[in-house]
Amino acid sequence: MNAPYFTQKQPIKYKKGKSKGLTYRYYDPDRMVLGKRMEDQLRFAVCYWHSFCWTGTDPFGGDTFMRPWQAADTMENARMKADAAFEMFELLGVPFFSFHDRDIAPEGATLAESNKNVRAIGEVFARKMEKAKVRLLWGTANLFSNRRFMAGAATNPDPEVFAYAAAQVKNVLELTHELGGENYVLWGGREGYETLLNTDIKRELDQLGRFLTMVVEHKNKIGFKGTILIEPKPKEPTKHQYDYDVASIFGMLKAFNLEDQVKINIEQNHAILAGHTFEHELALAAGLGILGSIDINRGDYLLGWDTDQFAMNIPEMALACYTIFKAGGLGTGGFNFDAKVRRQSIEPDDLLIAHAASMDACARGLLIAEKMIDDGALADFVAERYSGWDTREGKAILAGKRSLDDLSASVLKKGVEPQPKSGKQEYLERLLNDYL
Ligand code: XUL
Ligand code: CO
Repeated sequence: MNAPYFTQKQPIKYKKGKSKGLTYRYYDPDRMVLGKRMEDQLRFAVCYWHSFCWTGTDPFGGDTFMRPWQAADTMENARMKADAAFEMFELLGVPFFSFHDRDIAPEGATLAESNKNVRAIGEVFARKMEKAKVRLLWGTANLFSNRRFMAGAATNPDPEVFAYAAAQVKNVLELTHELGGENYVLWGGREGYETLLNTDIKRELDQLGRFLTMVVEHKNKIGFKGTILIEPKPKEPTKHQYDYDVASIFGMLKAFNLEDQVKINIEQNHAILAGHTFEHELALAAGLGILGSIDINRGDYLLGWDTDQFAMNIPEMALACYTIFKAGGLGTGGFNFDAKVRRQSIEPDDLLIAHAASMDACARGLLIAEKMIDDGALADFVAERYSGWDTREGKAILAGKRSLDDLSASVLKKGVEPQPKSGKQEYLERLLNDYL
């Protein structure tokens, strides 16, 4: 590699307000926000795949980035890629990174060879992590690129493919554990179907349940203390994916008795592909007690696919941060940049600019959320709206102490209509704008 890879030489620093060079204008790692350092609240991670593996292709055009290590998928280039990656982690000063096994090292002719390649780069990481003080937010296995997984991994009709996927997860889960990873992610890239004409949904769901259970069993066996996370996505690459959204995953976890063992990694772009807002998915996961981590990015509202743009929309970040931090934050999770620069942003420095700009947008979102939480006006309104449920009668209904007979008798006895109250949406929207 032509080291250094970026023209930026010094780590990007916080400097309030506009300035000429590349600075953080809002991301101030040491600033205390909601009781913790900003860095410890946001826990940013750079993802390996979009920043260092993606070549800039689209369905009609080929590579645009031409990174030096992308010329061939060799171990030598994998080492060069690791050099560039850690150079960027240090320039950004991010506390974490994340990877798939196939991002970091070439796939070999056999699983043994592939595992060996992954482990060799794992050793490179271990050395670099010590020096760079960068930690691993999560590792994951790529169970979707190779043609063996064209009909899924855990949900494949062929148990030999299921076994192969299991073997691959074992290797990456163990490597994640050895590197001190704080989570392990499962994204079911092809855990779904193209046509029901060739698909047995019941069997596929049972297979998926068994697979997830095996992952949890192995985590406990090796003593991995991190969180197992599932990342929902409704479609793409398959037409329908079983891990569609937070609600479908919660149903699956309940069915497999895993709701206390597994949490959710929510991606903004996946939420909107599912027809939800990001904050809907965050609020539901938080409410169900399974909010684990987020893939921070942005989908295009006019395009029906996963554009994975860098998150820059401050009002959206504010609502997301409000939802996350009023629920107590992300625990072992973090803000993982599952985001790629546009294919015309071909300069290596564009990667730095994109991350820095999005980190600033997230920081602004967090600071606005802090005002919203500290002020408490929104939360007070909601609490008042539901206050009837805090009365003796409201509590008795929820505690199962009232039947349909009881409620019918009491309504008939009272003989009065419940009085509708304003939902005050526009008042609340103005209140929100005041914080922005
Ligand atoms: C795909 C996606 C993945 C997962 C990890 O849409 O988001 O990159 O985050 O496999
Ligand atoms: Co993702």
